[in-house]
Amino acid sequence: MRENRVRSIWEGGGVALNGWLHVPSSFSAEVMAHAGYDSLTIDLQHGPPDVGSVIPMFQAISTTDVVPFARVNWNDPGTIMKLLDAGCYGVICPMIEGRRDAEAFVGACRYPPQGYRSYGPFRANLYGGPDYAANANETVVTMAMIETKDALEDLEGILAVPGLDAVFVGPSDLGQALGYGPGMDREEPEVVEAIGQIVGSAREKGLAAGIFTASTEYAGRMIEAGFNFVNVSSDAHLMADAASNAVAALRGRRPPS
Ligand code: 3PY
Ligand code: MG
Repeated sequence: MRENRVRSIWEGGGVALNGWLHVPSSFSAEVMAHAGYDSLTIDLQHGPPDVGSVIPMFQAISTTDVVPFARVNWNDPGTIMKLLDAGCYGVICPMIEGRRDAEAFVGACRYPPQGYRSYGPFRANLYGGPDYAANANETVVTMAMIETKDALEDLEGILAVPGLDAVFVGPSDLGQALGYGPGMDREEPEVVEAIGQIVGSAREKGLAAGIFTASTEYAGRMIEAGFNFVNVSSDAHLMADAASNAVAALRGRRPPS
C-alpha cells in the first residue's frame, strides 16, 4: 500500500505544506504538483472542480509523490466515498458543527467495523495498491473544519471522535461566525483566541491541526502557534497575483522616442 506521506511528516514532528486547487484542470494540477508541496487539496466546496474533474487532477498529481487531498462541498457520505474510491488520501470536511457531524464524517471515511464506508475502490486500488482496502482505514486522513460557533462550543466532543486525525481552520467562516465578516490572516483578538484554542486543544489530544492562510508570513506565525498542516493561497490566487504584479511592473512604460 502506498504510504500517506502527510502522516509520516506528522509522525516525524514536521509540517505538511499544502497547496490549494481551484482550477479544474489536470494541467494546472500537474504544474502545482511539481512545485514541491507535500499535499494538494482539490476544493469542491468553493472552487469550480466537481466530482468529474477530480480523476484527471488526481492522475496528474500522481505523476509525483504529492499526497492527493480534497475538500468536499458538504458532509455528504456519497461524495466523500466517491472521492475516496477515486484515490483521495485525505478528506477535509467543511462546517462540522459538533460530535455527531464528526462521527458521520469519519464513519464515511472508514470501512467497517470502524465506519460505514461502502466497498468499491475503483481507482484507489490502482493508486494505493492491491492491498488498499486492508490498509485504507489507517491511511486516509480525516480533517474536520472548525469554522462555526457550534463547533467551537463542542470542540472537545469533536476532538474525541475515534478516527478523526486533524482539524482544519476556515478563517473566513470562523471570523464571520464570531461577528467580524469574512477574511483570511485574522488579527481580531477574539478570532485569534479561537484559533489558538483550536490548535492548542487539537495538539494536546494528539491530533494534527491545519489552517488556510493568505501569506507565507502569516503561515509562518501559524506554524509557530503549533499548526502542522498549512496552506497558503490557491492556484488561482497565486496566478492572479503573479500576473497582476508582472503587468503592474511594466504598465505605463514607453520605448524611448
Ligand atoms: C474559510 O476560510 O472559511 C475556509 O473555508 C477556507 O477555505
Ligand atoms: Mg469555510
